[in-house]
Amino acid sequence: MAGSDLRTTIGTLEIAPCVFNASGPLSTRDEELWALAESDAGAVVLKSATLEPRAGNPEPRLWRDSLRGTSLNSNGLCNLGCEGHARQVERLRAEFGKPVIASIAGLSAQDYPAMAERLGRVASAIEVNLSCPNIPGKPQMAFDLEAARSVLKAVRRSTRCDLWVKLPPYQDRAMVEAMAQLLLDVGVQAAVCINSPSGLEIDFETEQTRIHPNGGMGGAGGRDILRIARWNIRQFFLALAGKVDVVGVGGVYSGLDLYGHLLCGAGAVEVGTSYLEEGPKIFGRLKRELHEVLAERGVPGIAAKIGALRVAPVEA
Ligand code: RRO
Repeated sequence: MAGSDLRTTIGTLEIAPCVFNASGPLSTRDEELWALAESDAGAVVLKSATLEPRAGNPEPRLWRDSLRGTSLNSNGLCNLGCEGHARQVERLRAEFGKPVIASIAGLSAQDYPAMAERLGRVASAIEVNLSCPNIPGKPQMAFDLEAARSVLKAVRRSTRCDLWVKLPPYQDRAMVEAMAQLLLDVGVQAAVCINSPSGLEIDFETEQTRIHPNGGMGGAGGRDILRIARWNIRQFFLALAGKVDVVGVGGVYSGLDLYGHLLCGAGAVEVGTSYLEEGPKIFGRLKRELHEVLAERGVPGIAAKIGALRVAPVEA
């Protein structure tokens, strides 16, 4: 069982095992990051940084239901600021052998290249977050192709570090193709699918929203988003045709969920809400369960299974 090969390559990075945390949950404070680095996670991804530190949106801003395996957040980019993140990345890389991915989310277009230049000097890769759903008055850049093109080109010019681009869930094939073409034109290393779909949760006892910011609306995570993530991973895997890697995120609670993202085309998988629930020991569990899934199928490693999903044949 322990023999199957869970190593993967995303851009220029070798990552083992192919599962690690999604940016956001438990990825800001030193204790959280050091626990991730010490866990079985294949890499460490930091919370998205802005140029300056931010306190984020007013509470309550995070709701979760562990029985249903679901969450809704409007954290509002609470983070330690670019310089604080750069120092954490440097220390993590000096202490541990695993890749450390810095995430950036500018409040304006000019912030992105400045942060990429700074963090690109220390990080293993930069995840460019074009899809934060929770900043009042700020549209998601990934839904404005021209704005996204100009930001990604400026970021590409500012650093030689690998670039991963965190995308929102799309619901339309034409939009996927246009974004995939942009990623190919700019020359990034990975598409990360998906950030949280917009959602709303109701407390029926009080007939109030579960969270406060943005009229109670935020980004959904957990089991509900598994199929939306699969659709996006598959679409980007097909549209990028092996020239840019795909990292899958969304709804993974088990080794089989993880395996499903690999079949759809993810070369690696990030976990958010389930990691928030279970803490860093989830990576050991998912690793064990993925070994079991592969052993049951007699598969020696994940490599041959990435994107190997087959379409059901027409019934005779
Ligand atoms: O901080 C947030 O509110 C947040 C971010 Br930056 C993001 O990318 N996705 C999300 O669900 N929440």
